[in-house]
Amino acid sequence: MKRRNLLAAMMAGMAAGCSKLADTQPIATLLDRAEDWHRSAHRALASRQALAREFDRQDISPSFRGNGTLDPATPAYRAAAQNGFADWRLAVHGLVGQPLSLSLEEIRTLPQRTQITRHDCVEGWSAIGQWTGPQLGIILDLAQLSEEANYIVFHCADHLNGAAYYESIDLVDAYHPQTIIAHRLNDAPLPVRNGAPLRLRVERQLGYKHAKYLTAIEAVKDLSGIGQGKGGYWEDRANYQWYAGI
Ligand SMILES: Nc1nc2c(c(=O)[nH]1)N[C@H]1C(S)=C(S)[C@@H](COP(=O)(O)O)O[C@H]1N2
Ligand SMILES: [Mo]
Repeated sequence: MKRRNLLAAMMAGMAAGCSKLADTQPIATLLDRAEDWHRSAHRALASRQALAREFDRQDISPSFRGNGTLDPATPAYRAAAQNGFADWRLAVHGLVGQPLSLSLEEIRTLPQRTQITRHDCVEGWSAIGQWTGPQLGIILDLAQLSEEANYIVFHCADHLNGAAYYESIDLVDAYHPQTIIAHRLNDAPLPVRNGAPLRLRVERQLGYKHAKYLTAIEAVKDLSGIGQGKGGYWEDRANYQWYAGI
């Protein structure tokens, strides 16, 4: 984005001050190339901003299966679940002007989005469900996301084979309209199996990016300090692609 603005400014400067120069062959070629680059960057961005398909109520899977952690076994999660998640907090920290600690009530009070989408797991199954929650972009705006931030990291309450689950996305996905912090599935509070009380829905990405059991959202400049540096639990352990766009 920043490069694009710089390029636009350069091109405007050239057009204003150097219109004679642009008549000469090499500069005209440069401008053509810059324009090509601008056009393809714009097309790539537009395709990433496109919406995932949304379905009708009658398409909803009778039961939305669970995968990975199905019931976090840590004492802290167990206690929270026993308590109906009444004291659950979602922290928003890192490169933000205003760190937050949101209660479930506060999350339910934000403007909500409901969407019926298909979840695709790399292991070869899909399920259609209806998800409700605030857009991540609204929460990042509330926290005054810094200009320095390039990625959003999701920290989870569960441990899978002894290590905490985590994931990350870039700002195009973070501000995608269908990227929400879901607290409801099919008109009911999220079941434990599917990530209670909060999970990410990032509908243009494969299943493993949809972090469940969210405890914190962290804005970072790069992913080198997160886990083993590849941006996610499975990326670090099984060579899953960080970019899992669908
Ligand atoms: N915290 C956490 N998030 C997770 C996982 C997990 O094990 N722990 N598994 C991932 C995988 S591989 C998939 S396919 C989906 C499964 O979501 P579901 O259990 O609601 O079907 O959650 C993803 N998010
Ligand atoms: Mo998955």
